Amino acid sequence: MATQVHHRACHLCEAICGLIIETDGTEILSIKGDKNDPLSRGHICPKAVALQDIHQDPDRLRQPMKKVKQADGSLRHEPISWDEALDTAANALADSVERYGVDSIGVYLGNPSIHNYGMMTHQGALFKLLRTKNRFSATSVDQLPHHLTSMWLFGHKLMFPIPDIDRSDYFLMLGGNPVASNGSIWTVPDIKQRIKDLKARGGKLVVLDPRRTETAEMASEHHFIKPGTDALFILAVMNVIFQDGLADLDQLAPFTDGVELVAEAVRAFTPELAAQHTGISAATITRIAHDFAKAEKAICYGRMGVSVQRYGALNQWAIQIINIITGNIDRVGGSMFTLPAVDQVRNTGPGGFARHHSRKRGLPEFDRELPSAALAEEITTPGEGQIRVLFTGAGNPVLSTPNGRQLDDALEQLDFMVSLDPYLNETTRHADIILPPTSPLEHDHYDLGFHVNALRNTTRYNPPVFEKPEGALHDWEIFVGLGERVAQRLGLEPPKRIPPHKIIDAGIKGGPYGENTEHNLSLQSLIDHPSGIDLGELKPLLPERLQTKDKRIQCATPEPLADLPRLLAEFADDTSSKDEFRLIGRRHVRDCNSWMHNYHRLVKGKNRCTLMMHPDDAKAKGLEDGTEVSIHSRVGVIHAPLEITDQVMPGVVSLPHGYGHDRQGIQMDIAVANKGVSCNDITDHEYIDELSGNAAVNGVPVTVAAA
Ligand SMILES: Nc1nc2c(c(=O)[nH]1)N[C@H]1C(S)=C(S)[C@@H](COP(=O)(O)OP(=O)(O)OC[C@H]3O[C@@H](n4cnc5c(=O)[nH]c(N)nc54)[C@H](O)[C@@H]3O)O[C@H]1N2
Ligand SMILES: Nc1nc2c(c(=O)[nH]1)N[C@H]1C(S)=C(S)[C@@H](COP(=O)(O)OP(=O)(O)OC[C@H]3O[C@@H](n4cnc5c(=O)[nH]c(N)nc54)[C@H](O)[C@@H]3O)O[C@H]1N2
Ligand code: SF4
Ligand SMILES: [Mo]
Repeated sequence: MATQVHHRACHLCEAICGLIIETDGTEILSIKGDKNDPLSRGHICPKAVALQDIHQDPDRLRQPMKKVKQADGSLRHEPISWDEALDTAANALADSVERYGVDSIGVYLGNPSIHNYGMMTHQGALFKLLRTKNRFSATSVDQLPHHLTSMWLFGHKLMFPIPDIDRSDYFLMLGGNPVASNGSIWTVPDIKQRIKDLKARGGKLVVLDPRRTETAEMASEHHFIKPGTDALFILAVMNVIFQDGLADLDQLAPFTDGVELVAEAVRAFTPELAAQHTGISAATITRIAHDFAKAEKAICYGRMGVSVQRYGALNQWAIQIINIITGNIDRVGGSMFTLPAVDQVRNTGPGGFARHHSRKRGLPEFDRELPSAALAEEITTPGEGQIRVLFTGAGNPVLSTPNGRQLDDALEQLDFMVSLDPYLNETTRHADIILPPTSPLEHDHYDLGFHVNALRNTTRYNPPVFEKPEGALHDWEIFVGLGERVAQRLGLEPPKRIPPHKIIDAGIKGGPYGENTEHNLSLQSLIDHPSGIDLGELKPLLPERLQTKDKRIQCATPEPLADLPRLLAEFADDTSSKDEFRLIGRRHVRDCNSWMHNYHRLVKGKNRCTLMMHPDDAKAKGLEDGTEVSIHSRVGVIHAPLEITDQVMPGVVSLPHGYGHDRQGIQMDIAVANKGVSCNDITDHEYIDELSGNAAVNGVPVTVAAA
């Protein structure tokens, strides 16, 4: 058969690289970067080939599975028909609603649901019928603080300030490792080249991280910072900028309020206080504040390391306040806002916070979702509103949420569980029914989520690479199929069957480059330009783009300001015991959360699931490289081989997440052979950012001993 050439976005991470995939109609022949892609410019990482591995993986489910009791009493998953699977799942959902009410349904959606536009456009087909308060997602083990900050300051949960690195001179980065992660809440393919270009222009990258990461290695300056102390550093930088008269709102001044209140509120946060706890000297903190404020175009950005720790929301808010008081929001070379072709800021609600709370611990909702750290207890705590039936989609919370072992046990107590997922893994092994969607390359693709975060406005649509196999269903069709059945059972209006590409077509036509604009874009324009269409670099958009009611930025946000006493109280005296370590995570360029371990090309090489420890600490404990150690926290203990390295600072140990494939009943042979341990078996569901409810998987206190 003749070679076919397909253009395709890689959907595995936020960099959304453009690919050229050659096939013979049934098999993939090659995967390369698309040099004509206006955003990724030909860049790819080693994970791009995983698209082929996912597609061909014999372990990827191609038929619905049902958990069936075997003759010997054990439970095993067996293939069943789509009709039986959808009927069984829909009946279980409807039964529970009728008997116990809508809140008896729990929902958890994982990270790939944002990389799959059919899931985004059609999850409402089911969840609008099941208006449960018990909704959870990966957001609350991840970017929740970014949403809150954007909602508080700019009026919408998706108004993310995007670092304009290509035109900047000074970049202060806390707790992000884009050289390994390829960027997050910042779609920035080819970050290495962009960092090189920044430095070649005479610009500076300053990285604060408890580990000398791949990004720190490229930085102009790297400072170790003790995990969980960033808020003291960020507020000290802010305080110095205020105290030394360096605040200058510039173009933001006409529509920004409350700056004086913030200046007053942070006076106690001196560089001396921060130096005591962060491990960075007061002189260095003051110098960084001055360098930042004096740079013509500067960026302050923080990611996982500062979001998913005890002060996630305060950190993200303070980072953006620093950008505001130096006039670096909406400035070329600062942090800017996108104007995507399908304008999700206009198309979705602004978000809301703390309008209701979780039953057991009273944790706040955000955007109608509760913190995932509360999922297990909402299953096991009896009473009105207890979760009895759980729906998971594109998520693996047993490996990805704090105290995953507790959740693993809780899932066994459910009346029923249904999972929309292509794998039988640590989470879906508990499901009574697993509904596997088509492979990624069997459906079309549009980046509804990530154009919103991109450092350049571009737009791109990819038709499917392969035909949909006979009888298979896309994620969106499964949502609609369940929705239709549930609606019939409950006597509600059935969802509409509008394919995702029609929704995108309408979104583009009605968007900022659509009909009635000089661009006149539609889905057809994108089909005609398979590498994507360049809509240009980010442009200043404020105050018009602000979604606040009065089109002003109110800096004195009550919630983070009210969080300052918690921070001061924690650091009133140094309570960390001598023996204690702080556990942090680690990403590797060939991993992606929990589900890239079933592909030979990505797992080959030496074991990556090791506990990193500083040589001085190892020596003090008499531990040798490669020895098996036990790592204890308040909630559990795990074992891992020790890797002694001065990459991590003393007092800190680092273990990647997403491993722990040794649970019974999993159908992922290569992953099981590379099982590792799940660091979330010892992260703590009670160790959270109390302000936002976000998990704190970084900075968890642990002790380490020879196993
Ligand atoms: N300790 C610690 N924990 C962490 C983190 C950390 O840094 N440290 N990081 C956190 C972060 S940032 C995140 S985003 C979460 C991720 O947490 P989750 O989203 O819960 O976990 P993933 O590992 O991404 O699991 C993805 C699941 O989606 C399935 N899947 C893949 N593609 C598709 C698809 O197209 N359709 C469907 N229906 N399913 C699909 C996979 O088979 C897998 O089961 O983990 C968080 N947990
Ligand atoms: N290769 C690969 N790429 C990925 C993923 C993956 O699993 N693998 N996951 C994707 C997802 S879902 C996300 S959300 C992004 C995440 O993208 P990033 O946030 O860029 O990635 P991380 O590696 O989690 O970076 C967090 C950094 O914070 C540091 N850190 C930990 N605790 C602290 C602290 O208290 N203070 C400070 N200042 N730093 C701290 C860690 O050492 C680490 O270097 O990556 C995405 N891309
Ligand atoms: S950086 Fe790698 S995983 Fe991320 S989109 Fe590009 S090729 Fe895919
Ligand atoms: Mo994430």
